[in-house]
Amino acid sequence: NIRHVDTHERRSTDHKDIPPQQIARTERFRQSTVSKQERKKSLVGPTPSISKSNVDNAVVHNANLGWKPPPNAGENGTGVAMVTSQLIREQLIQMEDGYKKYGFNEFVSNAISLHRSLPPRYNEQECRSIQYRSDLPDASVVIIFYNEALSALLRTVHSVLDRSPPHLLRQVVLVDDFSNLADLGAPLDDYVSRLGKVSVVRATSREGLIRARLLGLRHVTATTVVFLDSHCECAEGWLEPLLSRIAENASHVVVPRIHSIDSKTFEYKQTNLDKLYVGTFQWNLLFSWMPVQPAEKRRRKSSVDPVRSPTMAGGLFAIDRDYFYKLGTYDPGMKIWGGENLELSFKIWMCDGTLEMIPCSNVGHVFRSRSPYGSGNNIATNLARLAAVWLDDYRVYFEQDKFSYKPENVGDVSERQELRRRLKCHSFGWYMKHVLPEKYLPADLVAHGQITNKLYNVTINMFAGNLSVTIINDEKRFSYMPTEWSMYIGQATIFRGDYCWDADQATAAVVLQKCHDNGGSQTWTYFPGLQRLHHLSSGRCVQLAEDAKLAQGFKVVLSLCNHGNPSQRWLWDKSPVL
Ligand code: LR7
Ligand code: MN
Repeated sequence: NIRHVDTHERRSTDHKDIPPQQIARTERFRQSTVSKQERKKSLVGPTPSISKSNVDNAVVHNANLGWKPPPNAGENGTGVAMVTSQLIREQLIQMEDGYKKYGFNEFVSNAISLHRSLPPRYNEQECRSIQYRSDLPDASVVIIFYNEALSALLRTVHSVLDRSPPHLLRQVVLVDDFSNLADLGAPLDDYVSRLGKVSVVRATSREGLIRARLLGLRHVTATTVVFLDSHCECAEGWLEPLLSRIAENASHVVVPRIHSIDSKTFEYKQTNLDKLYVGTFQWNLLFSWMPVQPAEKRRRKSSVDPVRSPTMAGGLFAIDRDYFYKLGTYDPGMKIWGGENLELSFKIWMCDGTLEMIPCSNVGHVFRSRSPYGSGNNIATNLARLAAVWLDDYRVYFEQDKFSYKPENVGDVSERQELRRRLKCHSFGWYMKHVLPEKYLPADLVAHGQITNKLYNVTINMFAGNLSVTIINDEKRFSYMPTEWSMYIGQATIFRGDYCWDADQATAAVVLQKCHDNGGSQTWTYFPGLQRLHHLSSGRCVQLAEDAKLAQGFKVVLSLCNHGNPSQRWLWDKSPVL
């Protein structure tokens, strides 16, 4: 958490090294700091929900409880660690409350400046040397939100205002998807009215993120539209490279490099440049990341070249407004959350556009520790519609997926099918061949699906970046869909997206690591007869840990193989070959 502190201190004292924009930003941050007297006043009087800087409100609020964030909390993208054992009851309650409501540590978000600085890009030099044309198209930024933490939302807004060239930023449209939190009402209106360029559009009923974006789109006046989630931070120079690529051709749809902002500490974790990821999907039609494939690596000439991405995560992208309309925007039959990202991705590629990740454009996103909306039918509906319209014969791979598919969910998709005919789009087979040739088909699977232990009625999930074990169908503990794992012919890994099962030598726990494709400790064998998951390099078997039989603390470990031990029996629920 403190790895950036040194650089930060040098940057803030030695002005020679700091680019002018950055000084301006530092000054702005200072000016927005409330004086000591004002702070005292607000300690006794009622605290307005948003003052010039709600950061200082947060400081006051937290100070009442005896906790003070460190000076320059979060600056330069550093994280703020809170030691739970040192918090008093009220603070713990406040923190828990934040996790429940938002899926991240609101307490920490409140303690960090709305204008905090971020570390320079890894490829700063290369990116700075690019000359963008002077007639770039302008952009409207649309940020949709539903019951978002105010400080996270405002930090998103300020990062856009602070780091976009004013002549390229036409407007920022905030779309309130019928939130019911008081501070997102009039206080927000009042705050943004002082910012200029920023307006709030309000849905009159809960629309879900897909229709909320469409509502925002109707207010867009610029040539291009950039969508952002309500908990992002745009880094220096984020906008120009996106617009530049669209300027070359209106059918170029682009996404930034997305970095993770830690949901506990709000650390902006920049991933190394030699580990570039793009989007792919699983046959259950959920998005996942994959490393840039060798063919694409060979095609690119420099580290700043766009990287073709078969799919996008969905929340952060820039597109020519008219082109988006031409593509038929989103399927308005999709509800609340999910599916729209792949629908748009497939459509772009299949209907003669391109989808690319732009390495010089960098944006952070808070990956939540849990989803506040739960799972349920909405996503099943959305995915069924997606498959019915775009997947052709490949639909069967999705339909075999018993967790996601219910035929009655499709509803009327005739308009979307008509759109596809009108646009004369390629087949899904064309997409598989030309855009994602590396993708295995379920027919190549050795084993696939949920991995369960029937005796203990548990399933192995991927959660918050690691393995966890949950009771099957326990919606409370696990609000996303059950995790599916895959093993393919000629590839002895158990994986999901770009995460492979691995072994932690010290604890003998089974853990998740990024797949490295070098075998070693990521090599596994499945013996269907014995129902055994065998780890090659240790010669041990996957076992449900002792404490997993209690209600809490589920995990899986490696242990001496013992056929009589029911904790070592694992079933894959969809194993076509075996
Ligand atoms: O009913 C809702 N109404 C909304 O306005 C539900 C959500 N929202 C808003 C919400 O406030 C947020 O701004 O919609 C946005 C996305 O919701 P998140 O942040 O809960 O979604 P996510 O980040 O978990 O999910 C990703 O996949 C979604 C699938 O539908 C959307 O496409 C999200 O935009 C997308 N987020 C990203 O792509 C961020 C990048 C990283 C990844 C993965
Ligand atoms: Mn999000």
